[in-house]
Amino acid sequence: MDIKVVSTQPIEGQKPGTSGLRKKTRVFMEPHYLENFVQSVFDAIGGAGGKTFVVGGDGRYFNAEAIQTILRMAAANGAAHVIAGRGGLLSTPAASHLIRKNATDGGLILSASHNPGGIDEDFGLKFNIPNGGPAPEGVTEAIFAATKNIGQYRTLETPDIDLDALGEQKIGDMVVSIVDPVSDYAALMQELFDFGAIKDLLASGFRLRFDAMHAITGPYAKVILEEMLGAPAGSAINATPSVDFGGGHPDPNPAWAKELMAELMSDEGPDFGAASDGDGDRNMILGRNFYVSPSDSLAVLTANAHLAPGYANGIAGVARSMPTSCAADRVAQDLGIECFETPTGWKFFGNLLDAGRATICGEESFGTGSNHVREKDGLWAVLLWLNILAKKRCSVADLVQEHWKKYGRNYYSRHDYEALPKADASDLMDRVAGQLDTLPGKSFAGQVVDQADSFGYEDPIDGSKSSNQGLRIRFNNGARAVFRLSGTGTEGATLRLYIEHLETDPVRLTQDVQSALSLVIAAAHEIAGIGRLNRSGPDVIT
Ligand code: G16
Repeated sequence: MDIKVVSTQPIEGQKPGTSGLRKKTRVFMEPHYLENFVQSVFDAIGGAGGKTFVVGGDGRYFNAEAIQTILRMAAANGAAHVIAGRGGLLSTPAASHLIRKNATDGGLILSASHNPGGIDEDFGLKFNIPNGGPAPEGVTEAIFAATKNIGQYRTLETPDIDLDALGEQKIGDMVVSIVDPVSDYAALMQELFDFGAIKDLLASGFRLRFDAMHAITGPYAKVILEEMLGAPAGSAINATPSVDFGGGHPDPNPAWAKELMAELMSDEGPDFGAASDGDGDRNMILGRNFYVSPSDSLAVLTANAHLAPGYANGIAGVARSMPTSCAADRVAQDLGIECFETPTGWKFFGNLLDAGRATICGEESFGTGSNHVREKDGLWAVLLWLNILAKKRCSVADLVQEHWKKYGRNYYSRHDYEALPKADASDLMDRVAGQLDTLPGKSFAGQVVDQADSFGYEDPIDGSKSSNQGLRIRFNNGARAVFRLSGTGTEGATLRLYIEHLETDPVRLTQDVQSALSLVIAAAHEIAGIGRLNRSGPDVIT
C-alpha cells in the first residue's frame, strides 16, 4: 500500500455548526478542503488506525466523489473496515442505525440536510460518534482545533471502487463492505411498529401520500410503505433521489413541499400526507385539510407512543429543543415522566437517550425521533403516526384536536429572515441581548415581559455546559418569543424568531395561527427592531 502524505495548510472557517460542516458545494470541491476536514476528524478522534466506520450520504451533487476521497483517506490512515451504502447512499437515520448495529467507531455522513443540492448549492459532512449520534460539542471543538493546526493529510493513489457492487472490496488493506441502504433500517422499523395494524388500515381504504422530495427517503418509502405495508404503487412520490433534488429545496415544510400541501389541503385529498428532507431525518405530517406543527407532533407522539409495540411499556422521558413549543411538557407532566429542554441540535439529545432518561425527542425544525437510533428520523415519525392512527381509527385532525382539548393548544410559529448581512443579524441580537436585564416589567404591544434571558444548558448527564443558545423573552400571560441565529445556513446569517402562546379556552382552539400570535409577534418586533432589517416580511414562516 503506497501511502501519499500531502502537505497542506489550515483553511479558515472549518467550524462545524448545528449539524456538521455545511458550505457551498464549490467550497467543498476546492483543493484540500474536504481532505483537510476529513484528516482533522481522524486526528481529533485519536486516529483511524484499526477502526471501523460507516460512510454514506444523501446522494447530493459531489456525494459519490467525496466518498471515494474519504475511503482512500480512511485506508491511508489505517482504518480496518468501512461499511458504505450502495451507490454511496444512506439516510442519516439509517447511517445512525448501521453505526450502532455494527458496533463501529462512528461514521461520516455526507449531507447538507434540507439545504438544496447541486454544484452551486450546498454540501456538508459530519462525524457521528459510536453511539450513532452527531458528535457532541467537545468532539466538534476538537475537530475544529485540528483544522487550525493541520499540516498534512494521508491518502492513497488508487482507482475508484465500484460503489454500486454489493459485497466486499478492498482499498489498500482496508475492507469496504457495500450494503443495501434500506434493508437493516426496514427491519428495525418492523420491530418497532405494528405493521399488521398499519397494513389493515391501508387495506381499509385509508389513503396516504409520502413526498420524498427527490431525496434519500424515496427508496426507503418504496420498500417500507409500498412493498411491506401495501400502500398502492405511487403512494410515495418524487421517490427517485437526484443530485439536485429535482432542482428543488428538500425541506419538508409548507413553504417547500407545495405539491403535497396542495393535494392534502383539499376535501378530496388523501387521509394522511407526509414529507421528508434531503437526508431523511426531518418530517412533516399532514391530515386532510390539516397541518400538524412539529411541536404538536412531538406532543401527540409522546402521548400515544404506547400504542406502538416498540414503546408499549411506556416512555421514560421526553426532550425538546428550547425553541420548540412547550406542548410536550404538559403531556410529560400528565404521564409523570421527565421532560428536558436542550439547545437546538440533535447532538444535545444523545446523552439523555444513552442514559435512558429520554425515549422520545423532538424539535420545532421538523425533527422527531427516539432511542432506536441517535438521529431524528423522518420515516420513523411517519410510521409512528400511522401506527397510532391504525389503532385509534380516527382522522389526523380529530386526533390533534382531541389532544388540544385535553392539554390546551400551544399556538406556535417560526419566522425566518434568511441571508441577512451578518452584521445586521448580530446587531439585532446584540440589541435584544442588551435589553434583557431591563425588559421585565415593561409592556410591548399590550403585553408585559415577565422574564428575559440568554439560554444556557448544563447537560444533566456529563455536566458539560453550553451558553448563548438563544434569547428568550417570556410575557406574563405565558406567551414567549425566542430569537436565535441559525447554525445551518451557508449564506449570510438567518435570524429565527420563534413565537408561542398557550390557549386553553376550548372555544378558541381553532383560530388562524398568525392571528392568534399577532400580539406576541408585534411585541417581538418592537423589542428587536426587526423593521431595521429592511425586509418586507419573513422569508419562510412555519
Ligand atoms: C439541524 C439540526 C437540528 C436543528 C436544525 C436547525 O437539522 O440537526 O437539530 O434543529 O438543524 O438548526 P438551525 O436552527 O441552527 O438552523 P438538519 O435536519 O438540518 O440536520
